[in-house]
Amino acid sequence: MIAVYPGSFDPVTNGHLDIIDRCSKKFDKVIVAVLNNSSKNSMFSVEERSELLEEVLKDYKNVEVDTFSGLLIDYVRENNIDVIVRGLRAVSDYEYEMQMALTNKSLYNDIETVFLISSTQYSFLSSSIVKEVAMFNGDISSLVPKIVKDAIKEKTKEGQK
Ligand code: COD
Repeated sequence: MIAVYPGSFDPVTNGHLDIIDRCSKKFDKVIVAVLNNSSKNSMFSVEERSELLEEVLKDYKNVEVDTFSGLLIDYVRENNIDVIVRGLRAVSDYEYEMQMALTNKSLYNDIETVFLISSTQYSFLSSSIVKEVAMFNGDISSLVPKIVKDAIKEKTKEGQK
């Protein structure tokens, strides 16, 4: 069975990695699909986000990184994907996730969305929180892999120039 784990991943955090690790044990193949949006609010370009993901996921044989534009459901159809995987941290995630899952199902009835509940130690963690802590020079070592921490450090330095 092929699963897609779609997201912004701006940047990838240990919370995302926990979901990917757990998915890789349940599905034959997992595609981590980065939304190719040109939002000015992103810290990293889609290429940078994909490169960071590729580096931290290089040891997984059944996980690949890709990008997509437009509707997720079109990407799902084109790549014969069986399941969309999403992570749920708190009740606050539920409303948006439910809306997204139902929208995708209304567009393509064959697709199922599977939700993995966040591991307790990551239930507060998001890319936005990581960026905010880093912006004020807080320690993000336990929140993201080292390579991501270094990349954020470079970006915040650039921003201060
Ligand atoms: N623990 C567990 N799960 C987590 C954690 C954590 N600490 N942090 C994040 N997650 C989960 C999120 O809940 C989410 O499921 C996933 O990881 C990715 O998170 P993000 O924040 O990187 O990505 P999102 O939520 O911004 O991604 C949204 C999409 C890009 C998937 C969505 O906007 C989309 O599909 N856009 C394409 C247009 C489309 O098809 N729209 C119609 C559908 S509504």
